[in-house]
Amino acid sequence: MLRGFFYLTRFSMKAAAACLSVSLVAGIAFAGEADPALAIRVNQLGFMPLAHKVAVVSASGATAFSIVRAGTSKVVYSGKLSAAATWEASGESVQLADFSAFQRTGDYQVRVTGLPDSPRFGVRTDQYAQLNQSALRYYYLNRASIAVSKQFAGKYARAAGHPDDRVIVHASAATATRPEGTVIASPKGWYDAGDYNKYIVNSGISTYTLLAAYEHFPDYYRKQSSNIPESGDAVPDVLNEAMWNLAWMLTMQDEDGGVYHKLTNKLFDGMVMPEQGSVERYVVQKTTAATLDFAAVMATASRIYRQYDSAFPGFSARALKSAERAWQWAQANPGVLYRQPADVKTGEYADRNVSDELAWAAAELYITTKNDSYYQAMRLPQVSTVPSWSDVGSLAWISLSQHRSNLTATADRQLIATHIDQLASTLLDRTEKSAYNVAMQTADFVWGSNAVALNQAMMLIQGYRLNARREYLDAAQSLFDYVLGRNAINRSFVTGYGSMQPMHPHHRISQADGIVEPAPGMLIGGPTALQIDARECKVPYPSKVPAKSYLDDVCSYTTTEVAINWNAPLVYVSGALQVLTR
Ligand SMILES: [Ca+2]
Ligand SMILES: [Ca+2]
Repeated sequence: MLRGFFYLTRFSMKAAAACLSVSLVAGIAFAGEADPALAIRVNQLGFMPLAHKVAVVSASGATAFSIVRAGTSKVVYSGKLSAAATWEASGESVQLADFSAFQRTGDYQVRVTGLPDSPRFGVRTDQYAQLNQSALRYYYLNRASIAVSKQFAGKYARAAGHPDDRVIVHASAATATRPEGTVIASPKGWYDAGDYNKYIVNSGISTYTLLAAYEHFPDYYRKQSSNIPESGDAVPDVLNEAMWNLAWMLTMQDEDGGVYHKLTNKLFDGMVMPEQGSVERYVVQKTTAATLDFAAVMATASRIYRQYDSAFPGFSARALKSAERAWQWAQANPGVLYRQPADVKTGEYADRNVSDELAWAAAELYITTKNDSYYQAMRLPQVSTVPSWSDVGSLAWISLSQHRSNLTATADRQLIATHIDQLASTLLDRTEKSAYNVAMQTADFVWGSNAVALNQAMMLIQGYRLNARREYLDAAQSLFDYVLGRNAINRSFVTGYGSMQPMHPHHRISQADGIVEPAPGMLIGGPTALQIDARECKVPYPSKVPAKSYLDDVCSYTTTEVAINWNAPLVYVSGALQVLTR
């Protein structure tokens, strides 16, 4: 339960309620109800021509399907539906329409006699490039301490908020050299999620995932221009964007090497624009988790930005030195867990198991320094897991696998490969047994289920990059399709993409800016049966079934919030599929 507890919550403050809800839901038997209008579900954005292409069709007794030109009766492909099977997470009986062999570019719909046609989708060679750019631009639009200008944001331009140039050291973080009330400067960084606070732990996996996207696909990201203020300089935009948060993270390291857990208001800001938010902000308690996440990200950044030293003079060396000082602090303080002070009510990100953070930091320091003592300090669990903010062990395997041809003799290359392949193989096995042809199972419908899907996809892509098993790439595609509409409610979960889009994200800027359409490229949390926010909603959830429990309403923070750690795998996976299925 304890492990599930940390997967369940974006913050642990609502953990008790979360545990209760899940145990209640587990006892419910799900009845399948067919909504004819939602009968054919497909990735509403579409596909690359060479991609695995599958639609999910409500079982109706039909045995065949066709692909038609959008809005016409011109059949361009015909195929057989698979036998009906039930997906436990939604309780539906469905059939699969596999049209992977169809590779012609254009706009299409899936047709099954007796059912409404599927939403429209495109097939194009650059089908995911724009979504990838939008997903990255989410970070620009959520930068703290800077105005977002019309030139780069159009109607989403806004004033600067939260300068964080005078941040107060909270009592929980006080030392002899920085007593309570000391003022430090800690500007920049990204707003974490629907709120305006900045948390090192969640910044860890988010920043790493963007850096990994670049490290794995540098040619793609070097050519990408995402219309941010730094577009057109000598640095890939994804690295400009990551630097906005890295610059903030560096300021969060105390003089002794330890790293503050978060920079926060005492209470959440209201649903206001950033410039109306509180300027009284605090750095709170140094923790082992924050310090190790910081060490891992800085060690990673040190090696990646080495080639951009002329753009960021001295950064690479400073990042490594900061990482090593953080590591040393964590060695001396191995079990300092986060304890929320009584006067602070914002998100906790309180991780009770920091062995995975230690392993990840050790792995990144080893890869960057080639110092064997770091490799020997890694003690990773035997089974690798799908990453989340509190479970970062597999990030170590991702980086070790990426660099396996360039490690010292101490590294066990076979072990590294085995860990990557075992997790991909487990996820593939689930995919092949799934009526929906996705790795997502009932237990995956936690708070932020869409990020679970995309982190699963990211791990499948690591398996594919390691050993070129095409099934791994196809299983990753299926999970990407899932978040873009091939799901139990026939909805895209990315703002601005698909024919049925989220319109009311739990996100202060989206709520307060007076613009109907949320900025494109934000992944919302997605279905979960937690419903701990139901009493705050004027309309009821339509279903208690995990894969259908979703409300496109700002009240539903468990299903419609956005977060930096959720958008990061959207960037990674959309970019990877754009590159790998071309
Ligand atoms: Ca640039
Ligand atoms: Ca952990």
